[in-house]
Amino acid sequence: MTVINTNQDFQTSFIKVYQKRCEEKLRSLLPAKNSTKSQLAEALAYAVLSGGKRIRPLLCYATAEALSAPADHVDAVACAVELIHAYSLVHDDLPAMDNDDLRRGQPTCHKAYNEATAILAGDALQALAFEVIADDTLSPASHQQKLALILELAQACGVFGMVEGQCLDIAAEGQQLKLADLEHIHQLKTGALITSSVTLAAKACDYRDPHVIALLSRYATLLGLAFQVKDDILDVTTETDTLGKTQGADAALEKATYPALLGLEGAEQKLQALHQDIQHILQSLTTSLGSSASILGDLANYIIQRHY
Ligand code: GRG
Repeated sequence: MTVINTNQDFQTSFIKVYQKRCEEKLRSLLPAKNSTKSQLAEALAYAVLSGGKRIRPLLCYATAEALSAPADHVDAVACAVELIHAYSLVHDDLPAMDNDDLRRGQPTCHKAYNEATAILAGDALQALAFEVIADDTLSPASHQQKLALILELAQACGVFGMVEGQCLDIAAEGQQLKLADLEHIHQLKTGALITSSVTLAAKACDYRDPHVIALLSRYATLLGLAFQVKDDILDVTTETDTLGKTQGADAALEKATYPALLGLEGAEQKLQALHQDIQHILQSLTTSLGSSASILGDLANYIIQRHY
């Protein structure tokens, strides 16, 4: 694998190279736009290929690079986590949930098509995520390990993961939460899939050192939380045009967010504290893995300092 891990070329090289790689892999996995008699295949392409930062796949590729493993070992898990993410956004935007009209600067899937098509497109994307892992021939994972990958992804996005987080988030609208409750919701709603992007990648590379896996898991858990704190801050501070989704949508729905609970300054301080904790973990990862671990630090910086 090409090692691209210096700070100055990180944004222009690593991100672009792996966003493009993931985009191509996703395109090849999706059915051709005219392959269904209904609009389903077109809606799938719309939901998956209309932009997006590909943060979860980038975490998979960065993990492979940190572990000095080839990128093709994690292509399948990178696509799987992005397909789950795409499904979650399509469903999250529906009138029964956040009722959003804009996503990635374009009409949301149910606006571009219709509600039934958007629900079914989300369902199909979720099924495809598991199919991709089951069908993968490039990772060195054995059949037994592949089952473990499927189990881990199912747990991250299922009833004790993302879906429960979404239920709690909806139930919390208009409520004054304690910080621990807010953190719990975010660990499940967005954190679980972000954490598993890293741990699934390590497993897909057949990497087994339990000490390093525990450190990677801690890194990803902290980063998942930092991602959400930043997302909450951006919802307050960034205009719709830059965000690609409606600014202030959280406040309009009286969502529990870090700025709502801690104030904007408190949320910024929380983000900086998480960033420092991540840097401590990275020191331990560097001790174990050497300089290849720096890619995880670069990616954390990118996620925490992003503008949308
Ligand atoms: C519908 C079961 C179900 C779950 C939805 C992830 C989620 C749970 C909802 C998304 C709502 C939302 C906007 C949450 C804030 C964090 C988040 C996931 C932001 C969007 O992720 P990015 O920034 O998006 O990675 P891009 O467009 O770059 O892919």
